[in-house]
Amino acid sequence: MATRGFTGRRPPPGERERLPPGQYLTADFPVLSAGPTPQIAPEKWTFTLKDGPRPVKTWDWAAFNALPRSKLTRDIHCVTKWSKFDTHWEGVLVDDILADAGLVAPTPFVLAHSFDGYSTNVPYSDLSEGKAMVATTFGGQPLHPEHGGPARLLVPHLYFWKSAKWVNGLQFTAVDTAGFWELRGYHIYGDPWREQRFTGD
Ligand SMILES: Nc1nc2c(c(=O)[nH]1)N[C@H]1C(S)=C(S)[C@@H](COP(=O)(O)O)O[C@H]1N2
Ligand SMILES: [Mo]
Repeated sequence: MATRGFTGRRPPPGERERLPPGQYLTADFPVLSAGPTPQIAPEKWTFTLKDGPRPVKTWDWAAFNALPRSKLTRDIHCVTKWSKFDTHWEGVLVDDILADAGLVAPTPFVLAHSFDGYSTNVPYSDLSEGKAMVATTFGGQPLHPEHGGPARLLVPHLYFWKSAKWVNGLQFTAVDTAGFWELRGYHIYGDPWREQRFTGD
């Protein structure tokens, strides 16, 4: 009988129900990026909230870090089938970003944009009421560049490709608009509990 390592272990009772179908549990934090890691200096960092083409508000790094901060501890699930339990994040809730801009969601659809040209769509209802944040720390440390630092979107209840790394803005769109991976065969919504991995799942 082979020794079962910690990585890829079968979760014990009590944790099994936290693992969505087809996923395995890992203690690692794999890096998955479509291209090279962009290096973004804090003085070059900006985050812009848009209503369609119209910029509503832009924050620089200092202004963004002055927004109310929140902590989330969540399980995360990658479409490549790893899941990681109890990940610790700190950052600014999407709710608090809209509040600071004085914006009431103008449409039900959001496209997140990133410094590397990446984008991904998420319904606003999946970003609101404490469900999602722009995270600047992971595990109590500044978010590592490979994992999206200085800041990434965190939408933990959807597959992890929805959590745009190096995020530099959220844009409300009139219609649900496919992003980088959604245009390349990934599911438009991406619910791990319904195994919405690919278009048509
Ligand atoms: N900007 C940007 N965000 C991104 C990606 C990317 O290539 N660029 N990859 C996505 C994919 S497919 C996954 S699974 C997760 C991986 O995050 P990690 O590298 O921190 O594990 O980031 C997502 N966010
Ligand atoms: Mo992914």
